[in-house]
Amino acid sequence: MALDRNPGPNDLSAFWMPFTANRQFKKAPRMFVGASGMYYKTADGRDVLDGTAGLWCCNAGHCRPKITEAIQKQAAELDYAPAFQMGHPKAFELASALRDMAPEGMEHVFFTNSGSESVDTALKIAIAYHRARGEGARTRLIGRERGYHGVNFGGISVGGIVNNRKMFGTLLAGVDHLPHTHLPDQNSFTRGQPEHGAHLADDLERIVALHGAETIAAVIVEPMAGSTGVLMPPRGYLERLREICTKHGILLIFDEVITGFGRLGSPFAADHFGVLPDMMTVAKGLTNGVIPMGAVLTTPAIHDAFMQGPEHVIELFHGYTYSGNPIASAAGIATLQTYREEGLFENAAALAPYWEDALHSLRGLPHVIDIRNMGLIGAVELEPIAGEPTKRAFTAFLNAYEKNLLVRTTGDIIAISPPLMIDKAQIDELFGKLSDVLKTLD
Ligand code: PXG
Repeated sequence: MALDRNPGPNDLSAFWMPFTANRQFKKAPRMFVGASGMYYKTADGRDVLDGTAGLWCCNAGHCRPKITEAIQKQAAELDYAPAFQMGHPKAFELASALRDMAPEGMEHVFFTNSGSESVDTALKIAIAYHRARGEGARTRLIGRERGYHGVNFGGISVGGIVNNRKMFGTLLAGVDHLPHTHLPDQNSFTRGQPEHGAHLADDLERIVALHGAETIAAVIVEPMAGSTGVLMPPRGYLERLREICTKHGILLIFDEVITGFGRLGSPFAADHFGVLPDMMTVAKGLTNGVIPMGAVLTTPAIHDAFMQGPEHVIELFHGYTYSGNPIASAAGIATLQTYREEGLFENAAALAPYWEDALHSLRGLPHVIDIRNMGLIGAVELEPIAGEPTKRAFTAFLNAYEKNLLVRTTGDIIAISPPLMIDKAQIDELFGKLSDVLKTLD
């Protein structure tokens, strides 16, 4: 006899939710059942302003017609094609469109299905690249304290967020970390890039002196560190990292999973800061978050190092069943077109000063100890409740949701990153609500 597996509407037990306080959530679920433009619709019929672009991914806003139609059409035309030893046109078309949007030198595209996979792919390519060139001793990977590079083993090894690492054993060997760049004593309430901290990049010279440059494959950083609570790169910091990497033949990887696709008002952070990496990892905004997809972009020097030996032999033993999936590719093409046609990156750049003023008007509200911003990103750091870290910000998140505003929190930091289609009235709405929340916070 077949088991009745219909769980009914109130059975929430089977789904083990990611990065979620499962027991708290299941006692008082927060369910979205629809979305359009800048707003989510909740199960109890409210419109919630999306202050986070989903999880930093719906940069074009929700249920955008061009993207929806592209997905529908592709699903009916070619649902899936083998990713290995076979191709289909849309993956090539998207790779070209991405190359055309990307900064100078990023000419080849390897598709993945998430930011985490992009990171692990880039780290593997870095090590294999050096080996292909006869520098097989270059296997060390350098990340940064407080860095977030997804949740796979490579990513948590180079990452620097303790809760994402400490439960999971010894991680990858041969990894070292730069210091983080958070200097609250000197940089609090900075608008844009902080003045102090470029010297922290010089720590790479210490790491090189410790291990020997000839053992180091790559340095990976988020040009703007998002998940840890929004840390802007100090002025001159990325330039210095680039210089030291170049000097020692170390690849520089920018993890642009959050900063890519207009978040800072430029297509990528590399454009925004005028610093070119050797590889870039992207995901999220590539398909507007609608279909899982990520990518690694590389220079010709990296790509070409693999293109040797007999032509029938696979050059890189790496890839995923869904690399360049047709429906994801169609979503990606339509997403990049939407960004361009609607001038969404330009909108983000144009609104950034208004955003900055609105955000910094929260200064002086109870418990606010720092405010940081860049492009359409904002962070409000709260003084933790003594002995109960994260609780104050989590309460702010819950209260904001009750006031029909979606924000994210990490530690005691509130992070805001709306879809790039936001307008001034919605910015006012967002900070009006957030201000009300902060005023009533214990
Ligand atoms: N790199 C960076 C820089 C990221 O921000 C990843 C890699 C991993 O991507 P995937 O697609 O595997 O999740 C990320 C993801 C938040 C938040 O609120 C940030 C992320 C994911 C979810 C929430 O800060 N970043």
